[in-house]
Amino acid sequence: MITMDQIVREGHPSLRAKAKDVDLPPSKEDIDLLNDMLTFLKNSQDDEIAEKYKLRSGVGIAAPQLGIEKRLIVIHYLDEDDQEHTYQLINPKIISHSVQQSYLQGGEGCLSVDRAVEGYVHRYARITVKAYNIDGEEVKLKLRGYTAIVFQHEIDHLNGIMFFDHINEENPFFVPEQSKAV
Ligand code: SB7
Ligand code: NI
Repeated sequence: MITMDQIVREGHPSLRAKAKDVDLPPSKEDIDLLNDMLTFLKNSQDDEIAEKYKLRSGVGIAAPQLGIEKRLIVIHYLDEDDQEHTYQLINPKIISHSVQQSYLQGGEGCLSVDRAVEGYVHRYARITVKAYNIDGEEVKLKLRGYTAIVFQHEIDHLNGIMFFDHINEENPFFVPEQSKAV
C-alpha cells in the first residue's frame, strides 16, 4: 500500500527529471503500479483511512512522485454531482489546447510540496489529450474546467515541472486577460 513515506518531496531529482515512455502493452508491474496509485488516491479521500495512515488528500498522482520516472498518471475525484472522474493513463500527451487560460481560484498544492505556495497557476482552459489506458488501448480525451487543470498538473510532473513554476514572480495573483477562474 502506498503511503506518504513513498512520496518524494521537493529536492528529489525525480521531480525535475523527464520521465520515460512506458512500453505497450503495459507490463504487469506497470498495471500494478497504476492500480496502487489509484488505491492511494481513494484511500487519501476516505476520512477514516486517511486519518489512520496520515494521508494527505489528493486528486491526482504521477509516477515521478514515487521516485519512478515513468510516464504514468492517475486522477480520481468526485465532482459536485457525485460523479466519479477516474483516469489511469500511460504516456499522456497534450495534442492541442485552447488559447484561453484558466486557473483555480484557491491556487494549487502538491503532495510533493510540504508548504503552501500562494498565487494563481494559469493553465490552458481546454486540452485534448492522447494517451493509452490500463488495457493498452489508445484514448483521446477532450477536457475542460477542473479536470483540465488537474491533468496539466500531473502531465507537468512527467516533464519535471512543478505548479509553482507557473506562478508570476512579481505578482503571484496577476490574471492575464484571457484567463478565467475555475
Ligand atoms: C490542485 C491539486 C492537484 C492538481 C491540480 C490542482 C493535485 C495535487 C496532488 N498532486 O501533487 C498530484 O501531483
Ligand atoms: Ni503534484
